[in-house]
Amino acid sequence: MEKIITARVTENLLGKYILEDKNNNKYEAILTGNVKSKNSVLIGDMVEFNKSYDKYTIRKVLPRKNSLIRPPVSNIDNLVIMLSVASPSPDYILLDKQIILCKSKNITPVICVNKTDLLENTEEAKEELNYIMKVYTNLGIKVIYTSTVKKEGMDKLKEVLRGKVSAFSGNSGVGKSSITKEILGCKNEDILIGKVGEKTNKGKHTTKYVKLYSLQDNTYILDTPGFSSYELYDIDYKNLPSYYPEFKDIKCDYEDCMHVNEDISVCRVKKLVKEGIIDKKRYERYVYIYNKLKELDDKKYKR
Ligand SMILES: Nc1nc2c(ncn2[C@@H]2O[C@H](COP(=O)(O)OP(=O)(O)O)[C@@H](O)[C@H]2O)c(=O)[nH]1
Ligand SMILES: [Mg+2]
Ligand SMILES: [Zn+2]
Repeated sequence: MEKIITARVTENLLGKYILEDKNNNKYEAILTGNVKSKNSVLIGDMVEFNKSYDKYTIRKVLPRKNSLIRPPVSNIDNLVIMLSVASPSPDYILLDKQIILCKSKNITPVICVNKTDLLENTEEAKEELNYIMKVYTNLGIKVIYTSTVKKEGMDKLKEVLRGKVSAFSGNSGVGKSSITKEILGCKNEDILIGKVGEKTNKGKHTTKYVKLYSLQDNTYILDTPGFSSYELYDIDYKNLPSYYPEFKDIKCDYEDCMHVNEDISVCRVKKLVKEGIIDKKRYERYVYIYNKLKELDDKKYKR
């Protein structure tokens, strides 16, 4: 029996798994024997493998920090939620949903506000920037400002990525592929920069599948279209308040308060929103997301 090696799964090429160890050595491995179902290995997994009959074979998937279904990945440390100050303007519902996903999966959310070079053009863009800075920094979330045009903010972003596995998410057109290219040093031809509004399913070269790109110092980044318009598929609406840092230490008079249909006389969250201590717009988005999730849940049990 040859010795067991530990590595990370970075890609799946028609059933062949590309693995990378901590010294950036790459291996091509197959799945047989005791790791049975093909779906039991995700991109991002740490696996044990060895050589048998001239083939590298995955023997075991090590315990995961977390895993997602769409896209099917595991062991994500950071979710870099990308927005642009303009063209397109920020989608705050999507931003809040992504923060909820992070909180539920033990992923650190990082907000990357891109296209800061457009700030000079409009007053509206400046307002968006101030809003994000005020509300989301207060939630303890790191906010980074970048421009791939002016090459600004890249060092700050790289600092956050170092030694971690990070995924980029956000609406089409915010600059995910541009940033990824910038970070990888433009080496990867298969990352395509699209035009705002362009349909992603038209071109042959759009990033179709999940892949981890490796950098030095055990740093991995993921560029996948799968994150851009996902729904909160496995969030229970009853747990929603626990994913809001600003609600965490607040005790309402009504014990199981969801801060939605309860009266303001028993709901402290509602009071704090009225007093301007909790951001009103973020609260309104909370109510919107809550109602959507509840609607979905109600449908599940109706015939
Ligand atoms: N003004 C400006 N445009 C940018 C910036 N970053 C990306 N873009 C442009 O925005 C468009 C969408 O970029 P892309 O990287 O394909 O976005 P993705 O859909 O999120 O992957 C392209 O036309 C880019 O050239 C930036 O920092 N400033
Ligand atoms: Mg893209
Ligand atoms: Zn309440």
